[in-house]
Amino acid sequence: MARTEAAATLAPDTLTANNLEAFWMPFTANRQFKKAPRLFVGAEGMHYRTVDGRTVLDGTSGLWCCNAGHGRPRIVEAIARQAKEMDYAPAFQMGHPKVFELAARLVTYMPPGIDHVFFTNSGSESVETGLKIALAYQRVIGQGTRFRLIGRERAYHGVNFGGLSVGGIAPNRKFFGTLLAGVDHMRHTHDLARNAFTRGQPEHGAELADDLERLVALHDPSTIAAVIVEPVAGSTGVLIPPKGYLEKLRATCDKHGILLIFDEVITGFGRLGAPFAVDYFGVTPDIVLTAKGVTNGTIPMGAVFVKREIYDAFMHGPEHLIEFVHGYTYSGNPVASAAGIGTLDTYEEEGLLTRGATLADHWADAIHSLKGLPHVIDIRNCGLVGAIELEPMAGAPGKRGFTAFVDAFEKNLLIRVTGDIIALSPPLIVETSQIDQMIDTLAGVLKSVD
Ligand code: PXG
Repeated sequence: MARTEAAATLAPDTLTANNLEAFWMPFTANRQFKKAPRLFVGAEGMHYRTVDGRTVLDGTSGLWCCNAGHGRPRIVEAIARQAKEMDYAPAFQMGHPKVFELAARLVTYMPPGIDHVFFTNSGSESVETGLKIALAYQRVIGQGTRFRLIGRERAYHGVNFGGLSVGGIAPNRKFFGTLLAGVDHMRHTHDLARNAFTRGQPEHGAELADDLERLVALHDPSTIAAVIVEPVAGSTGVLIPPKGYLEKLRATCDKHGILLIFDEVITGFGRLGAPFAVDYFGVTPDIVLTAKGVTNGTIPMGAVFVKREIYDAFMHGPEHLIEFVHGYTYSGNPVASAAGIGTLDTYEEEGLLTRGATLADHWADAIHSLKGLPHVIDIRNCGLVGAIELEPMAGAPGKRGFTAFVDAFEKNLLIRVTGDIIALSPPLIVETSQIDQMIDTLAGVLKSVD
């Protein structure tokens, strides 16, 4: 048979509900999708093309990852060249030049002192890797009683067990048993009553960082290895840290010998108008987790940056022994590394990692112009990220948000919704006219959604 037959039934113009069945889609309402599929078949610059030939403006950089837009020639060519030259090289006890080149270039984006990088294949793996480095580091420096990890409510750190454990989203956690032992959570920083419709960082809430002192007092500092936070919480609706909050966390960690981990999977690579949140907020953690934008979303890759003291602490013992027993078959995969190099070339040539700063005011004005439209209870912005929070429909939380998402897609705009919060994070190549178009479309959506 059937090979050609199968291929024929899967041709885009013959996609039907039936032949969509086999794929169990991630974080998707499978039955709803398969009844009314939304399929992209092409992408270039700021736009996707749908299976039915429409052009859709990308308001979300794919899933917060295509920071340089789509179909970028330098990245495409680097991937094609590398796939042809050498598809794969073993990642353990062997190497290849491109991964060293990428590492050396990536660390130049970090603050002085953060100068080593471990490669993974996703944000979730970067989280697991960062947590494992933190625990192992405390042990190798003789602080093995520090086994505890502190996360935060409303945090998203991917879907693996460590990330779920430090994460703070009940629906993601509740199905999976006891998760990791020895984890506790700080309070989240979202405070609509005091901060609704703030432009940029909220004024109120630095004192929420004192919650870390509460946990330190409860558990004793000698049991705490690390604190992990997203500098701006992305997935749970773009929660921007109050002024002074991250600085306080840093000070508390320093006081008690606790490592501070920034999960920059979303905030990294120009999203805030600075290369990293580290630069934007001027606060330096001990470990920085990234993924997504490192390859512009093209080939899966993540990168975990650590301070030199952390790397050096492992570099003891007999030289033939492995210093850190961790790694993935595809850590630093050659094609992913080439994609990373092509991505950095693109960011650098076009100044994209700081372009968000030049657009930030226009972006803020545009998004805040939606204030006063039906159901809008808050609007937030930071760099080239924004969120519009809608009042949930009585008795049906998430319905209004989902309806807005489908309506926007039908109006040729891709947005992202979390419950009833709309998130926007366009590629950093966006033009001001495209920002205006996004906001106009969204205004139409908000006026028509029940
Ligand atoms: N940490 C953070 C802060 C993230 O935002 C991950 C870890 C996990 O990355 P991977 O590559 O394992 O998915 C993420 C991922 C959304 C959305 O729309 C956000 C993510 C992924 C998909 C959708 O909010 N963030």
